[in-house]
Amino acid sequence: MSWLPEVASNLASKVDGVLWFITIISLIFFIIISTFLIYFAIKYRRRGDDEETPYITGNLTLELIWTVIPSILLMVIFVYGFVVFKDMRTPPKEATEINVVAKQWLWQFEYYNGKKTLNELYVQQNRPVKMVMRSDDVLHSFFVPAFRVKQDLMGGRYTQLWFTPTKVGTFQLFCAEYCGTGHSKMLGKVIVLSPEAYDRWEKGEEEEEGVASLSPAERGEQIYANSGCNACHSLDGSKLVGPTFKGLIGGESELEDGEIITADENYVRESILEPQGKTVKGYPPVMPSFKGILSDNDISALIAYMKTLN
Ligand code: HEC
Ligand SMILES: [Cu+2]
Repeated sequence: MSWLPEVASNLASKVDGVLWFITIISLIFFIIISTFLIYFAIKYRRRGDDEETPYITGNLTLELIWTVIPSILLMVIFVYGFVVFKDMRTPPKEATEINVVAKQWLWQFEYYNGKKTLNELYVQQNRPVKMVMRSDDVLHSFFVPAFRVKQDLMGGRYTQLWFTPTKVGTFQLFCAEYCGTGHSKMLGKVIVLSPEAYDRWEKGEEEEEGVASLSPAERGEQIYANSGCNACHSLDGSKLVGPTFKGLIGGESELEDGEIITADENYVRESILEPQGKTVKGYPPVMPSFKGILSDNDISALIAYMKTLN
């Protein structure tokens, strides 16, 4: 049915099955009950001031019917729901693990081979994956509608989730737990690759192809949008959680201790890798470090992009 999100994981049609089952039962009972309600309201309406209603003490048969039938139905709904729930909570042993860290306001993924990505989760078609998830700060929630999976992430405790993507393509990842100013921008993508394309991605070939076709500034723009900088830094001079990138390079920044520095390439690089080293006056020290997440190439591309914003 097209009014539900696309079905793109092994779990999606099972969840939809339970949803439709409950919806259809509810619909049938809604129709039966409303029909009787309207019919009786008309048939047994009071016709005159002196009309007296009969005194009825109960009807055992009727009461048995409307107790036993709903009880059986509720048990069926419970068992059906539980079977699917158990399946969703039990990752298969062969599932590949991916570590997920959520923080205000980005998603960080780490793969079994040490590879890391930001806001883009790469998975292979028809291979089960298990997300081992935690939060670095407040509650977040990992939600991919096309896979019908949603799970909260917490600080100091791991939560998990699994699915097998069944369709090649790009699917929207949302944070589904209000987590502060940048919540609505805490978006990510799940990129499902065919086994061959995944192989190439794992070896890093995909990335290099991409690099060759874009200028550093263009790549920097992509990193700005995909790595979560846009949740905190504007391009138009307005103040968000952090200072704007407009006119940043070559401009002056006043630091927390009152020192005025001229922002050059090294300052920007340091700000990205060790944001708590020199913090800008008037802003909270909330920027996450991108050490180990953004490569030197990525940082150079970001700097090239910032230079176009002056
Ligand atoms: C959670 C919000 C947040 C995110 C995400 C974030 N920053 Fe920041 N950033 C800040 C804040 C707040 C400051 C000011 C305080 C400080 O210097 O740490 C800042 C400061 C900076 C500065 C110094 C700015 C100046 O005016 O001197 C640079 C450069 C910077 N960030 C780059 C980046 C880049 C590049 C990214 C993405 C890869 C990024 N930031 C992601 C919040 C964020
Ligand atoms: Cu969030």
